[in-house]
Amino acid sequence: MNNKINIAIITHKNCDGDAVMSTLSLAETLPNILNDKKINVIPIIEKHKLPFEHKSKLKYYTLDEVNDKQIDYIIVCDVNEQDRVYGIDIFNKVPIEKRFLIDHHDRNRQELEVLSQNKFINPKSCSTCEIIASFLLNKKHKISNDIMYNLYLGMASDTFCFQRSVTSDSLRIANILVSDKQERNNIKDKLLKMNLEQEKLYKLIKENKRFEKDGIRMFNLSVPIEMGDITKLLKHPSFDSLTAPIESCPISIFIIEIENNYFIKFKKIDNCDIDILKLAIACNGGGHSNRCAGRFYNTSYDEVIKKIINEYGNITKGKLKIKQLSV
Ligand SMILES: [Mn+2]
Repeated sequence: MNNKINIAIITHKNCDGDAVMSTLSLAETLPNILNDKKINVIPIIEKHKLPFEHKSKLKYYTLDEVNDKQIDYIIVCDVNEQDRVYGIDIFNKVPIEKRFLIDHHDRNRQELEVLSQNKFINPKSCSTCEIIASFLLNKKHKISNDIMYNLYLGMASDTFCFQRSVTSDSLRIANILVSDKQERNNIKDKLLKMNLEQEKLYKLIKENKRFEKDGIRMFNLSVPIEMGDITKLLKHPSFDSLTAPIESCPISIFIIEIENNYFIKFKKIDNCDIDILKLAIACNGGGHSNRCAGRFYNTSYDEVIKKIINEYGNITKGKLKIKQLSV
């Protein structure tokens, strides 16, 4: 006789560090939290590849392996979008009052159908691991060092090691999870290590100093055709740091050349009042006031530079208008 209660935990397709670590950490702590011997937790994860080792020894399953299992409750971690869920069929097989959601994403077009009291959503959290860690710490649940380490990994992986979208709360929680500086540095080194393709791209970036005296840092990357789609590769924060504007050159222009097409990223420092968004729009693009992008198709590098400098001239009326607001 099987009187077990099966709780499945699922997450998104193409899972990342936060997805895997939130799913496994929750699966490891749930039996303790619920304190019920009948509970059997089944973490379900698409085959995944993390850039480094985590510390969970918990067995997890792919969808094929749980086909014949009875699922009584379901918890979705780190995704609130119908299309992106790995295991949406299981989700739909469980009655609405037995569906739960833990996530940190903002709204989207196709939200999952979950009762509002079963939703634990906090878009202010940097990651789902932060939501789980915050809950466990607040409720003073016992968590092993390994689980704390894993939750830290999840937080680090969604924030490029705490360089993006973190609040003071995220940092406070991260400090509790892994307080050892050396260990944090090790994680950072492993997490921020570029892969070979990224290293190759990085080395191909050239700085054009021609406009430095005008306050513009200009960079150029000519992408070898065989590299295919490089969007994901360029997300590594090293590219952003390399091409960042600086005090003496408050605007940066990063031109990415793929065959005869050009994608241009414009950035400026906060106290520069040149309207680079106008520039981006003039270059067939758009974005935010201090980070925006434009594009030109079927043209040449020289043409692109000419167009940008022309537009830049229009916007600044031939003069540089860099106001130093710092007192
Ligand atoms: Mn996440």
